[in-house]
Amino acid sequence: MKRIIYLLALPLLYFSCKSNNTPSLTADYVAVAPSFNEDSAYQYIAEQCAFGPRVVNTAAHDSCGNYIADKFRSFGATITDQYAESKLYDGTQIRMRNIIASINPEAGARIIISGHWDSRPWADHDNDKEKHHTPIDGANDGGSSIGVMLELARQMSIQPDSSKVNIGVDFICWDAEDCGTPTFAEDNGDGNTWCLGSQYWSKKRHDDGYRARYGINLDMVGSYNTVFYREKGSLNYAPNIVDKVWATANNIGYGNYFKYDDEGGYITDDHIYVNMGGIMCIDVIGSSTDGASFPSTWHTANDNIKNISKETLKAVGQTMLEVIWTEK
Ligand code: AHN
Ligand code: ZN
Repeated sequence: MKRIIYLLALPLLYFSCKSNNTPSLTADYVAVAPSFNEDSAYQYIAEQCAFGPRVVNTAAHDSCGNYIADKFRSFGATITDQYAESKLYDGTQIRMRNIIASINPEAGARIIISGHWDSRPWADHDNDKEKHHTPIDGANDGGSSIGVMLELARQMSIQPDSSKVNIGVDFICWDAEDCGTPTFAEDNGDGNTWCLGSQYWSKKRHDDGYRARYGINLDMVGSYNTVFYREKGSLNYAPNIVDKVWATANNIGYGNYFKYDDEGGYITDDHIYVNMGGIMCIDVIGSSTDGASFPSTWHTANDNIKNISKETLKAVGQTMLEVIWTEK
């Protein structure tokens, strides 16, 4: 009798574990979104990189901010700028600009899709120590998120009225995410030196009564050899949104990118501050396929346009379009 119970219990145990780690897939899922153009997203990344590193307090940064706002405006978005000041780890005063690009600004039902637009002032993870004080292009780290977001906005703008979506989307471009204390400096332990733009926004929204159903933050969504694990902070704050995004990706054939088999670690990123500001938000952040937490170009001089994969951009962009198009 004991053995029979064992035999019955085993498959049950197996399935209960599995259900934890398997997205709610829909058999014969029929995709509804238009086709995401990865060439176009790639071009927007190249155009950002052409300004030079988008380091806070530099002319290249400011010019690229104007480029991003103008580009979103050309896709019909209404731009709200949030200018603010903050301080780096060493006390340096910085000027920040969070750029909020709203599609369908009148719609009550809204979602946030965000990513940071600044690039890191220091390649402090480069193998070559000489480069540790050199700013990075941030093609992947920063550029890829904005490139994908611009193409999402363009797709929303070019659809015929009959197939346009009615929900509102706020594309939020965070500034000063990536100027956290460099490895060569002493951390003064005075709070979190990363994500300064989203930290500011979490305390003072760009619009007092602002509400959104949820947010999806994109970070490093364009490198080769990248996969996306379900990040722990996202699972804590917004497990159902994680499931929705990963299930959508798997349903449309990107299960090779959106991995459900392992949980990722906890990452302090802009989504954490959106959650602290009272809107649930997840992070879609690239990990390396070799098991390292971040892509191999992370905070190195190799984070440039040559190391951007159109295939990765397509996997993320198409998934995001499908999420937008199925939001009721
Ligand atoms: C930290 O390294 C503390 N957070 C990772 C967030 C990040 C940096 N994303 C891109 N660059
Ligand atoms: Zn970074």
